[in-house]
Amino acid sequence: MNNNCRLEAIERAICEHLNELKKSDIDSNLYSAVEYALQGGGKRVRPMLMLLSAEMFNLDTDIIMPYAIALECIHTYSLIHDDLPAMDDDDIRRGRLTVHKVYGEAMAILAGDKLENMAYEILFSVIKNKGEIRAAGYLAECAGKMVNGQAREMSLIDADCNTISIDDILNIYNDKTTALIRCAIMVPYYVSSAKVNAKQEGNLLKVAHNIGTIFQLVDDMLDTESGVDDGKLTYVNNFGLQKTQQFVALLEDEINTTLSKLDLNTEDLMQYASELTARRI
Ligand code: GRG
Repeated sequence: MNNNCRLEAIERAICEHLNELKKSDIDSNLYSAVEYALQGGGKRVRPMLMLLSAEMFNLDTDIIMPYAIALECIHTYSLIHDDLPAMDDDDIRRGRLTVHKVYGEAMAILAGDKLENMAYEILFSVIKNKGEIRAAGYLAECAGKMVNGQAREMSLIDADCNTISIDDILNIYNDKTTALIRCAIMVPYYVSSAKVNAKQEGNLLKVAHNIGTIFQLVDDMLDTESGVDDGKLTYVNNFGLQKTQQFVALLEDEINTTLSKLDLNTEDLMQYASELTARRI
């Protein structure tokens, strides 16, 4: 399967879930807000990573797709809530009005809540065996970490820049952004746990962690370049562009060293990860 096919499969599955939701007894405004958010032109990075990881473990797309959609639902809810006036207070996301600007703040909160619930409904509808329960539990744990990362960031917002350490920022990234990226790569491992060597877990986790950290660092660099970071607490703002680029290179080196220890065909996953590093949006 190539990336276009993977993306088409993800979009098809999202459409199917939206069709089911529309047929249910859902308030029409709530449905519209959820649809607006889910069909908003996101890159689908997390479901893509999950499909690519699943292929390394020879899992069928049909088996992993519900987890991939559940993860995208969690990601989408986090963006809706992140844009709210009480959080980042953003009017524009992906080049169009944010959910609360179109549907109002209350409906945006509810749309986020609905997406979060949808994620768990999807998971509960598929989990059967031990590995799948572990995978769903891991997804819930990562979604909780994301919320924790946001809270950590908020508590440092008014801190003096000079008192903020690299560890403070990396701890925020580790939870806020990296947790869902890690989740995308680790969930297929847990789903297929009966078939794989458990020793691979630590190495896979390291690769997943580094890909997630690079993803956030690249996001920071793009924000700085386009002038939209308005003095936010980021690695680039605190330590400069050069140090950030050096750190990305170091994380890439670590990925390559760790990959050689994984007895898996990681080629497609790594190709996609390097496209993410080179991305311009
Ligand atoms: C308020 C209970 C409650 C929870 C909210 C807001 C929040 C918790 C977490 C925010 C997490 C967050 C927004 C992290 C930013 C991560 C990031 C780089 C997002 C952008 O991801 P992309 O580029 O987005 O994959 P697209 O648009 O492509 O989907």
